[in-house]
Amino acid sequence: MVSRAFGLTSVFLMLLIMLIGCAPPPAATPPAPPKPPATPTTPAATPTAAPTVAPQSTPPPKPATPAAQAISIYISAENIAFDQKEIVVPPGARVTMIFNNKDAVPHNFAIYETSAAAKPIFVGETFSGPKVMEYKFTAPSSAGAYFFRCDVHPTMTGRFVTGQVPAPPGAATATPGTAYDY
Ligand SMILES: [Cu+2]
Repeated sequence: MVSRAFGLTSVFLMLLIMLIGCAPPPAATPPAPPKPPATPTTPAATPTAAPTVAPQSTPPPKPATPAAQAISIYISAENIAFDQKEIVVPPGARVTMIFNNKDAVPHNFAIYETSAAAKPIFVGETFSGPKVMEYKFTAPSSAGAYFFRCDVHPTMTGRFVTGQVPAPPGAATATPGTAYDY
């Protein structure tokens, strides 16, 4: 009796195991997950599109910053040389430059991204002196060191820096870049 019942139970268990044995196939689905890795690539493309939209909604705040940064700079050229080797202004500053050409030969003042002078940022008019001319331009909005020169004379060069105006030791003014206000 007992053994018979046990026999039935074992048969039932065997059938159960067989049924379960048929179930494994669904367990084979896990290999599918490899797909997720592809999703990360898609999100990367979305951020690129977002920035394009952002600028359009933020124009108002931008104009306010440069408007507050209007400065005047005085620079002169004499004996085929500038009186300054470095000019520092706040990024994005609206610059009014008073250029005093004390020479009889033509000079100008031009700013480029690098000393290669390949990408001009501002190129002032070339003129012979003695004469004073006023240049107006907007400094690069990103802080950094740029290059300025006289396009006529390769030896007349200097650094045009946009960033926090440094206070050189012994300087009476805290803002040497604007010390030439007159
Ligand atoms: Cu020159």
